[in-house]
Amino acid sequence: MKIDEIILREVGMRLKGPFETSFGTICGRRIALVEVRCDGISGWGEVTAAEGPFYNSETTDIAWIVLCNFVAPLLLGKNIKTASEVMQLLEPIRGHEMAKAALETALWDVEARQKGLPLWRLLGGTRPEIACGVSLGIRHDPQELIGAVEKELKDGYQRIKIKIKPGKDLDFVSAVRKQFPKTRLMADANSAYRLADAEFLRKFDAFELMMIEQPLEWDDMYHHSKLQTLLKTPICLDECIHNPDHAEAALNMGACRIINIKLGRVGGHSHARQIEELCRSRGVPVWCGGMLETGIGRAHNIAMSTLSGFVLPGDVSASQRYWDEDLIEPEVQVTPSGTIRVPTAPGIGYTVRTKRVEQLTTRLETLRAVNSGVPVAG
Ligand code: OSB
Ligand code: MG
Repeated sequence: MKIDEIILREVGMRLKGPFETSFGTICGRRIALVEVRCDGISGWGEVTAAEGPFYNSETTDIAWIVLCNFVAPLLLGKNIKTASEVMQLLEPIRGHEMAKAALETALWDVEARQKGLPLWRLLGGTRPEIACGVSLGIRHDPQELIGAVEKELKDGYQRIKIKIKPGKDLDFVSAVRKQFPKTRLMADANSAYRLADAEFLRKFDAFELMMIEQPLEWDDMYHHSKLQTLLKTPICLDECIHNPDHAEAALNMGACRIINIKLGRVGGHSHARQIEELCRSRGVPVWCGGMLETGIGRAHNIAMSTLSGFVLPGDVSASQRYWDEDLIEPEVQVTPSGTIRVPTAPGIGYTVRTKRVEQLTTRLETLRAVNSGVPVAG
């Protein structure tokens, strides 16, 4: 695959409703999309960074700069055999996993299209259908949250994740558990607590949660390892895990018993596969996290979720939960039993609605290899 051209587009998209987490409320998104062209074939990826550095340290704007000034120059004009070589080429760039992942995943899409294979098959996936859960933003009061849970269960979702923050935690989880004694429940704190809150966090042990996600500092595994010894509830790490070495360290020090894999956060499909393999070999469950992606990021999440280690329902839900109109065709749909049937078309398996992308584009940058042979348009 000769990497001829990289096209960055920023799209502005309004979420159907506000999404509140412990680090803030998100109403609309500014999302950078990557289209990479190799030998006349386009592949697509999405930067999953948020607008501000409140989930992790990356942002849409910073990723844009890193992609233009550092990632693209390392890749343009290069001839690679497989997308699995990309992370090696990008090794000089430290951090910025979400920026790298956008290009890495786009190149996996190209490779799959070139080979006429659905991406999930190229990745080594084995499940033609994946299990879906939902992530519910923080609500005003427990009653409102119960209403939201009821709706999602009616739609078939197999697991409910409740976002929590100090003051909107125990009562909310307790009320939902009381109303739905059998439902698979979990809570996600997005780093809102400290080890000093351990006594308080132990109270969640009463609710038979599948896990509590990232209760402590976004970049600290040591405190999580201390906390895990005090909790019955398994800790799942999200923010802390940026690469396969982090995953290994977390397992070795007992900082978690479950890992949430997000393609952006770990730098793309190659790293995601390595983490999945490591966890599978240790009997540690993984699941696919979400970052309020458009259908492009969502399609990559679906492909990744077909790997056999993804034994728990992911935050991979229908396009219609977040968007009035998605960027792909067909939109991601969830069956009444809370699953997504994985598409069989080559590449990400969905068609990018380029007209719609164009309409929503607020920023555009085309980067070409010197002597790429691609004619410069108008
Ligand atoms: O921590 O999993 C998270 C959304 C934005 C930032 C962080 C997280 C989330 C979610 C939403 O929980 C998951 C989704 O895309 O449905
Ligand atoms: Mg999380």
